[in-house]
Amino acid sequence: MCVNCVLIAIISSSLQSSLIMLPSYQDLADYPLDQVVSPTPEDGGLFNYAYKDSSSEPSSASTLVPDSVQTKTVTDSTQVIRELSSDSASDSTLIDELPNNPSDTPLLSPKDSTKSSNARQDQMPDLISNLPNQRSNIVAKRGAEFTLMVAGESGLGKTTFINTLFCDKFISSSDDRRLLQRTRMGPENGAPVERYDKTTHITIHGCVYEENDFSIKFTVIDTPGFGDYTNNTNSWAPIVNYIDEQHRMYMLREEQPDRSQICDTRVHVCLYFIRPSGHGLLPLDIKVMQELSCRVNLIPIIAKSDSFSMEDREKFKAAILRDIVQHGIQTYTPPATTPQQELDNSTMPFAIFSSDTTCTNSNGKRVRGRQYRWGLAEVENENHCDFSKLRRVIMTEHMLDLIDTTAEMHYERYRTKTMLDRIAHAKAVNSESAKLVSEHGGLSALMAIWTYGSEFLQEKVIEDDPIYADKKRKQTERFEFVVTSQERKFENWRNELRAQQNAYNEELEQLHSEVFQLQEEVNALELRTSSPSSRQYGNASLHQSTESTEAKSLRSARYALRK
Ligand SMILES: Nc1nc2c(ncn2[C@@H]2O[C@H](COP(=O)(O)OP(=O)(O)OP(=O)(O)O)[C@@H](O)[C@H]2O)c(=O)[nH]1
Ligand SMILES: [Mg+2]
Repeated sequence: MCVNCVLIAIISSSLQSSLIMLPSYQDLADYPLDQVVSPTPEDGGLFNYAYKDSSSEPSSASTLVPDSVQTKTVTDSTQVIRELSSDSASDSTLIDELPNNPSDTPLLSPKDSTKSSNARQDQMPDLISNLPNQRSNIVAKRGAEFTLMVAGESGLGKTTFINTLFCDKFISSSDDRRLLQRTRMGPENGAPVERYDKTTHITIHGCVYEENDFSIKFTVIDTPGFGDYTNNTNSWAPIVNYIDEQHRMYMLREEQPDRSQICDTRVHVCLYFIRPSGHGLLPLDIKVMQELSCRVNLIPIIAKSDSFSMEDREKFKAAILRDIVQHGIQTYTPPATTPQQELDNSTMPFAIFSSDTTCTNSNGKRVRGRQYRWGLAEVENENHCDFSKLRRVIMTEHMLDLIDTTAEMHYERYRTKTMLDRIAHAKAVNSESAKLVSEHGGLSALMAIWTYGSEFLQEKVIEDDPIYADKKRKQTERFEFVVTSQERKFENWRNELRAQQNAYNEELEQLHSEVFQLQEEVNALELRTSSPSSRQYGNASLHQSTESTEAKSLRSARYALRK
């Protein structure tokens, strides 16, 4: 089955337009944690789980629903799930290598095992060859839930892409009205200006495909574009918060006593739209992609690739790949088992364009495309863009792998970190809980965590919030700056005081030495005035003048000394 068939089937299918409302992110975030319960069959699983309010049971889920949220049930679509599980068909070849009795063959040796393969096949003919069927049955029984998110700067065609991918099935009547308003405005400053409706909040669209025993709940999350402002720090934070919030909610649901109807609202793939600038990734792209790639399967998309020539497009792809490697961004690489899958993988990052409208191509066929003076750019033509390849990867070939990777890698990472944080928190928060955790471990530790760390998750949500983290970082930087500058000021003062003290000490030393010198002089003069030789001279006048000079010197020395 090709995805075209799916989409055509979707268009032609009769919609049972049972609108079931999904909670918005804000609603989920505001909901008290202790009131979150596991969904019941009557709740309808996925879309109603969070609204078991102890104060008021919602009579209908729609009372709590934002306009933007809707689900539609599509019946008679083609065999989505059968296609999804078909990749495991190759498992049947393993039967030849299975030992007859496991104890006979301690280690699997292909050489030995082939000897009696025919005999074994006789005895256990359908052991592994049934695995694909089993898998198919499990998927059929459980159904599947798949969530796709689009993110990126404003105006890159995210909403248009969703409408193209789902043939406008998600556009509600109000959206239709707004779409009609998407008109080319008259010339402004000489140039025609195209106006479009910006996505201003996270919008969740839900769609249930059903066929025979198979059903798949498809959720598409359209996010507001960012990067419009001079300062775009944390403009992407609501997107990252949303992803974390889904992990947190899933973990809470897992911890509820009844998990029979557990629903999965985790984001399984995020398509990140890159501006077709021709110059590689912008710093904002790098930051956002780094944040996203550690939380979700990230697939980079070159948006509006109709603005490139083929040559420029390949150059831009190479530049993007180089930047991705250079900045350690972990993008999703699908496993390739067929030449077609290898070819699709080599095309990444996918360069696509989308369109709200259909045009007639050279074969007279109505196709989605963008009409230019030079010709028609067809969305689904693989020679024009990678739209079909992208759709094949996410919807036909690797949907189950995306779901598994989300559970096994991204959710597991979140869960491990949260559990470790909880234990650390429980240890730190109360000595009694610390004693429980360290002495008993196991169930007691869990009890301690729950008893003493019940508010922990709430706090953690705040702490994990990038906006909060950024504020905290800025405050810490500011604090450090103030402390450092004050310390520098005190150091300067200390140095100045030290210099002054040194100057005073030197002056004091000098004065001491002067005093000492004067004292010496005084002593010498006193000695001279009192010596008998000075009295030998009979000349009275001479004696008088000498005496007066010496007396003067003595007086002045004494005066200086006193001073
Ligand atoms: N040339 C070209 N134009 C496109 C493409 N996709 C969308 N557009 C146009 O780009 C404008 C913005 O499209 P949207 O789909 O609303 O973009 P967005 O990314 O959802 O924008 P925000 O909601 O603001 O983030 C519209 O005028 C579209 O017609 C494309 O692939 N190529
Ligand atoms: Mg949009």
